[in-house]
Amino acid sequence: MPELAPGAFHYPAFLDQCAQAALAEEIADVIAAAPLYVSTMPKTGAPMSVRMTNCGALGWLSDKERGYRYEAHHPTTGDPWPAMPPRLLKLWNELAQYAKPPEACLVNVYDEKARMGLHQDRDEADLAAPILSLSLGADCRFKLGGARRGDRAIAFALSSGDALVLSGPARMRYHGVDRILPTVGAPAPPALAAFGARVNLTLRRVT
Ligand code: MD3
Ligand code: FE
Repeated sequence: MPELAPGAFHYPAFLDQCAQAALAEEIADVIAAAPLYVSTMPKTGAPMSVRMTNCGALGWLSDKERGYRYEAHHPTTGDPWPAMPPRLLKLWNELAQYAKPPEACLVNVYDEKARMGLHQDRDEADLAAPILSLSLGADCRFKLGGARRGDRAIAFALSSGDALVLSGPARMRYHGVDRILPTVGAPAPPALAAFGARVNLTLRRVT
């Protein structure tokens, strides 16, 4: 369990094939109830290349008018987000070791061209809580920077079944997904293959 930086723990292949397939089926059910949508950038309205949805009490989204935020309802259906599968709550208890349960699970779906620019996660009120990230499908080249945008970043691959815990001093580090490596690592689990090559789940405490 390499500690990449203080508070940043990488668990390669934490989920075995069987756990990945079971999780993928539960996420396919989430997508069926809460269809993938495209968030747009604050002010410019430029579309993000990643498609997303959420499960849990709150979900992350963004649009031109109102910017980055958490909402209790899906932006197009208006429905509450689907419940967080118990498997995810169990993984949070195992890995995040935080007294309160996660409130949001953001599902990010990447096709071959999707990427996520360097950013900080700062839309949450509870910055003491860790963030738990789970990856399924193709490898990506991930960048973990420092506390400031210009700080030197380390780059490494996130692969199918990997878990990443960001806590304490790592919580506010800049990070991003440089690119998907569509032919490196595992293909997307069958239940999710129709949606994209890589799926990342980010579990967070928000309030
Ligand atoms: C490092 N998602 O949704 S998860 C995001 O793979 C996001 O979809 C990426 O960044 C993805 O905001 C990366 C890994 C991650 C999440 C939060 C972090 C890494 C982090 C917070 C601080 C430092
Ligand atoms: Fe992030």
